[in-house]
Amino acid sequence: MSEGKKMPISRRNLLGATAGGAALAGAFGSRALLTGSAVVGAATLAGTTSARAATGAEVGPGQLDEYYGFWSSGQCGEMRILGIPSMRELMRIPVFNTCSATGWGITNESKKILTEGLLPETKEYLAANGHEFPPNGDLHHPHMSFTEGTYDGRFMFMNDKANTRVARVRCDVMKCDKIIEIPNAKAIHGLRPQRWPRTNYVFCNGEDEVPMINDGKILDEPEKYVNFYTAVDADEMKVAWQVMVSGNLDNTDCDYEGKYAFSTSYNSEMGMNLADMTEYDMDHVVVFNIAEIEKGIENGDFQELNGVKVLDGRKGQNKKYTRYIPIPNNPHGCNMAPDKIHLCIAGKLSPTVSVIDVRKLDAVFNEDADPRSVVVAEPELGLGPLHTCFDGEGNAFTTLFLDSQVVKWNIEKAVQLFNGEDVDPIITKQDVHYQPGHNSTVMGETLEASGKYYLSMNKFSKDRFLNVGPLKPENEQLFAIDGDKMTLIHEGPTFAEPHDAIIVDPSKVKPVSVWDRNDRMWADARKQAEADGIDLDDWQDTVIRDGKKVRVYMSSNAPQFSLESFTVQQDDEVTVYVTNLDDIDDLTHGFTMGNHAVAMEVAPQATSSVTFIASRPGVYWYYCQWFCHALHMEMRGRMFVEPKAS
Ligand code: CUK
Ligand code: CUA
Ligand code: CA
Repeated sequence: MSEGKKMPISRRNLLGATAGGAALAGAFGSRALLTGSAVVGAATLAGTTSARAATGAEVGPGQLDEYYGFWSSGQCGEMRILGIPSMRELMRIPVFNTCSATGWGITNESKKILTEGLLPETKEYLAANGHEFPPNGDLHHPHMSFTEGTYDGRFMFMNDKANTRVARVRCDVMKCDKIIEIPNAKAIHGLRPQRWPRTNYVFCNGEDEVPMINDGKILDEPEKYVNFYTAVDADEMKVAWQVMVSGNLDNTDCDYEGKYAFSTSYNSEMGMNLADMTEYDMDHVVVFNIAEIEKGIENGDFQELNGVKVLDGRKGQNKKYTRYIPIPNNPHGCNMAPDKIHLCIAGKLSPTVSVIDVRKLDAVFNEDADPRSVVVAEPELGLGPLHTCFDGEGNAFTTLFLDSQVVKWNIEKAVQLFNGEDVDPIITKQDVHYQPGHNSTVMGETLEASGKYYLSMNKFSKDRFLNVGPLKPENEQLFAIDGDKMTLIHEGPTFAEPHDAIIVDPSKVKPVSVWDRNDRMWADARKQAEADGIDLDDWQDTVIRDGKKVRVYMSSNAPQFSLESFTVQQDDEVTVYVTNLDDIDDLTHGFTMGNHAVAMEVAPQATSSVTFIASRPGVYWYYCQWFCHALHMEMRGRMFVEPKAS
């Protein structure tokens, strides 16, 4: 542990501090946190079943939900799809994790996606530790691609804080198709697709501070550390450019004009421990000027670092790439309102939300106006404000982590209050259980925002469910909104850990039910099959030997594989290609090779492949692992592995 310059942090110091003092006491005193929660918990809410009926949010058996919900899963590393308002979990889409059901991380197709975007030095590190790709991920922020300020249903983008990656999921088939590791930056946290004119960029925040060239020559010299803001080319899934900044980066958002992007920084101090990171009363929001940055790239005002064009946007550079707006106090959430004007920055240790009028930013960049002149409201809302979402009618909902509440407030009234008028912007406060992080409304981060439902993603469930041991689930609550009334219609546990979710109108998303036989997902398999003289679109039952490599082509048609057995020799490298020729909705087959750590999904009309070394002689059964037919159990066959001649 490095020696802090200031007094070591203690509960007493924190309690003595002003402004954030009470918040800090709650944040770090677990006793205080428990007590607070118990009080809230005492007010048990009425049954959600009758509430559903009363609010018209009932979704009966066989009925479809009104909306899609796209969910993060934090340290589980996957993306999830839920139905809103039922909150039924519809699908899990593996991204940064591995998945036994789908074979993500096992099939050749998924391994390629998981490995091809890794940096060479990461591959080396992984190889030294017996991995091909990181076995873990930490997915916080899933967001859909935009065209002109609303979702266009093409892609979902998401971050991996654990291994500094960004991934893309195709919304036509709901599978991940690209994962890239971001050079230079460390710990990609906040992530947002550009809203206007379309998602050309995905903006990504690096949260952790490191030396510019992190090769071990500089270690405990924090004054030489930097942070990087990254714009990923969303179509190519390649880094377009990076901006070096002062302070760290937490959450990010962008405007509805394509001019500016924004990031919160809780560590403007560049502190290396808690006491130092919370020292200043004011941290900041960094504003990125997209056009100026693009000009800077064009004019060659960058250095190349690990193959990336990096501009210097640090404080005091006197360039038009960035501006720093002072904001109290370890700010967190960064949310652009659908009124196209107001950016809401949650104060976290300050009980305030700072409202920035983005129309005033031009003056800060062009006329060097006081950066604080863009702050048009700073209402005091409660303890521990983390994230804000919007109803499209000028109201905002801010989660209060420490108060275990959501506060609904009016943006215009907050501005009036800031101007000295005698108004109260707070409309209502609603208890949630417990300690909410993110929140969402229907289409809330688009021009089509609506306040029909409000989702609270709560970090603690504590006493709300049967005890399942020391590790407890999170708790999610869905409210129906009618005017100023919020009615709880769902409360349910979720496994680790939904940070964020978006709620999307089904008119925006049109997934297919059956794969296109020519999908690029298995382009490599198709190429190999062509070279082997195999028609992947036809019944395949061919085993091809190529030295020590054996390629097994088989099709599936419920309830049969085209091959009831095949033979290889010990130590052969075996690749099995399975094409599902069934083209019926929901008729997925699978392929599991017993005792070989091999399993995969093969959805209708898909081809999947898997490669393994048949190092053990003997008889091994393979079977279909997705229930497909009355004779699904019989859908199996044998691999004979002939022993090496001794
Ligand atoms: S962060 Cu999770 S509660 Cu990673 Cu979006 Cu604020
Ligand atoms: Cu095919 Cu189960
Ligand atoms: Ca700070």
